[in-house]
Order: sequence, then C-alpha cells, then structure tokens
Amino acid sequence: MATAYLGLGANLGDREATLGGAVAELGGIGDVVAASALYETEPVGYVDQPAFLNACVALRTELSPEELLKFVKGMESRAGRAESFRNAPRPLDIDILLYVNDGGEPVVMESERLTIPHLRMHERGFVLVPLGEIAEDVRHPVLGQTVRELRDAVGVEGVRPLTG
Ligand code: PH2
Ligand code: MG
Ligand code: MG
Repeated sequence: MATAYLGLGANLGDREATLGGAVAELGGIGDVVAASALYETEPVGYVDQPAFLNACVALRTELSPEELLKFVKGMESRAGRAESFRNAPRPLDIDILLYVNDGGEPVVMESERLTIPHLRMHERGFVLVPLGEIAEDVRHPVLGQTVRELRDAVGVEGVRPLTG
C-alpha cells in the first residue's frame, strides 16, 4: 500500500464537474484520503489560454506508480483530452507528484514515461498551494524540503481559492 499525491488541473469544458468526477473515479482505484479546495489559477508556461482550476488529492492505493499512470492517462482520454503540445489547454490533467510506500522511502524514479517526484512541482504555485493544504509536512525526497517550505518559496499571486 502507498500514498500517492496527485495534482489535478482543467481549463476546458465544465472544469468543476470534470474535477469532481475525477475525484470520484479515483475512488475506484483506492481511497481518496484528502482533497484540497479548488483553486482558480493563471496559466503558467503557455499563457494564452483559459484559466485553470487546480486541486490536489492524496490517494491510498495498491497500484504501482506505472499502473497508476496508466489509469490516470485513461481518465484524461475519457475526459476528452487529445494529444497536443506541451502545456496546451486540456479538459483534464492528472499528474503524479509524489508517491510514498508505506513504511518505506518515498519513490524516486525516472523512466521514459514517468518521473517522480514530478519534475516541475517545486516551482509551481498552482501545485504547491493545494498540495500544502493536504501535505504540508511531506518532504520532497530529492530537494529535501517540505511542501510547506517549497510553497513559501514560490510566487502564489496567480492562485486563488474558487469562490462559489
Ligand atoms: N498545467 C500545465 C501548464 N500550466 N498552469 C496552471 N495554472 N495550471 C496547470 O495545471 C497547468 C498550467 C501543464 O500540465
Ligand atoms: Mg501537468
Ligand atoms: Mg500531465
């Protein structure tokens, strides 16, 4: 058993419904033990696109990192995501940020398909603000800093809680 920390993002279609549906679907492969609020965030990287909704969840699962990746890629496709350029707009993006085996070291891996911890998580306010809500004390196994420390070191101006 392991705890995977996932980053969810959407900036096309009914973003809120898509993210709500995604959290429910993740419940089919494990237990969603924590979920952040939804945040409206300014696009980073490729800026000429609609605002994102972002959130993070902690998932208790028996799936390996590779199995989990396969499942979340299937979810992205079912949400209507097409192959496109990096940072392109998308109805659903699910990134594996951190993966911690019970009683063991957090996973550090790099393969053609999957890098854990996520390569850019430590520089992104839209990841660190929601992740900080549910995993403040979790340590980045490569950088050695906690999520709280990483969050406090990045700019978070473009990250606002979604107000109903
Ligand atoms: N995802 C990206 C690139 N840029 N910007 C925001 N605000 N939120 C995202 O989820 C996001 C992004 C690539 O996955
Ligand atoms: Mg992403
Ligand atoms: Mg992704």
